[in-house]
Amino acid sequence: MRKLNVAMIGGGFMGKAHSIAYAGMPMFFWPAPAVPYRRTLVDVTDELAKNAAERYGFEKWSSDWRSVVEDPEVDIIDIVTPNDSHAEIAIAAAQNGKHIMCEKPLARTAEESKRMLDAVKAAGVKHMVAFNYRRTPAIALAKKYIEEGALGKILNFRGTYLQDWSADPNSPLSWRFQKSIAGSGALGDIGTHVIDMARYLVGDISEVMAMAKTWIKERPVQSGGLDKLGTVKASGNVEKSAVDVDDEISTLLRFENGAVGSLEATRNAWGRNNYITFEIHGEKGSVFFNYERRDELQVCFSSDPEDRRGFRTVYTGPAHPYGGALWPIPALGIGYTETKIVEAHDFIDAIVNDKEVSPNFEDGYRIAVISDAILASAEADKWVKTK
Ligand code: NAI
Ligand code: SOE
Repeated sequence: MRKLNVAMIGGGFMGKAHSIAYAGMPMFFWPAPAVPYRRTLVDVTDELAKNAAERYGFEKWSSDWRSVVEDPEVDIIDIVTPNDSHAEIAIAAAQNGKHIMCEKPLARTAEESKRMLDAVKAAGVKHMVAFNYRRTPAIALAKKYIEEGALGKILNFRGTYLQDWSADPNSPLSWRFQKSIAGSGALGDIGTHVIDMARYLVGDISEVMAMAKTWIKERPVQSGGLDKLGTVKASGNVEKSAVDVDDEISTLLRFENGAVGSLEATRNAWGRNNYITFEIHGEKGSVFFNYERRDELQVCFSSDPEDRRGFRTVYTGPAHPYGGALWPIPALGIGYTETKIVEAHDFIDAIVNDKEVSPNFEDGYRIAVISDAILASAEADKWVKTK
């Protein structure tokens, strides 16, 4: 069985998720296209890197990503750092001939994303951007319905990504609230997942008309770089600093194929946790998905008898996308990890069997162009084209 050596840059939340995915992938997909081998973990200090390497099962650790991307023994560079370092690491990795998995958003801006895309194309390496949610079986099933024509011509896409972990003003000013690191706020952090779904399910977006709001203008300064996602809050009379990114984005969408739609993203919606939803209306039917009930896809068809017509629930399982590799009983429970395991499989399959994989840096770049257009539209208060 072929082995591929992975070096992971970043040992936080996504360092954990991607490590589980590499470990778990061959347990689900067997025979695996290759077995990913957790070789080196990099973080900003030796202490952090050693700690994460031990915890996530890596053989070596380092605090110098530059020497690691030059290591001839490394096949894959997996970038799970905050957004400001994605471009520099990915370009260096491509120049050293490494295949690259990069977390979303691809970078802070379309300009940075384009440089990354140019670098991987010039190097001829495989590249993937980790918009993993589309690998939820129920979302892939929605795609199947659409491709088979079960919904007819698509008219409308209505997408949301709502969370509440930063609704409390005492949630600290982590890197996700700083434009110089994150690029944008709720838009880049969570809205981009829905843009990826919209493009995957309906097609590319041609024009946007957006509003942006920053509800909480300053937050307590935090010590340390790791984003604890609101689980550790400041109290008392603490130093605060300005938030310079959006808390909330709402935008209308026009698609290239004539469909219309909308997207809302906020991390200030009390009561909503990982509320990623879409409802898609076509001339012959509709689908509805809610990630908080991710084993389920709601479907409704105009061809159903009038007195029985309404949404019904399909529970995903072995008969559905990725079902053969995942669990043998419908509704046994798809988790976040499973989406990452499928993602890791499809990336390694693309490397070993020389296949195209998506979403890749081309998709990441298009999503960055659309994101930049959303911010420009909100600023100018008018429709902005994305091409
Ligand atoms: P985090 O704050 O939990 O961890 C980031 C880690 O990277 C920290 O350990 C930090 O010390 C390290 N780091 C920072 N700069 C570094 C550098 N130059 N070299 C080496 N290590 C460095 O962040 P998290 O949540 O893991 O986010 C990382 C990336 O993953 C972001 O781009 C984020 O948008 C994305 N993300 C994607 C998710 C998804 O569902 N696909 C979920 C959460 C995050
Ligand atoms: C925080 O909003 C976050 O961790 C995002 O960064 C991820 O992309 C999302 O999937 C979960 O929430």
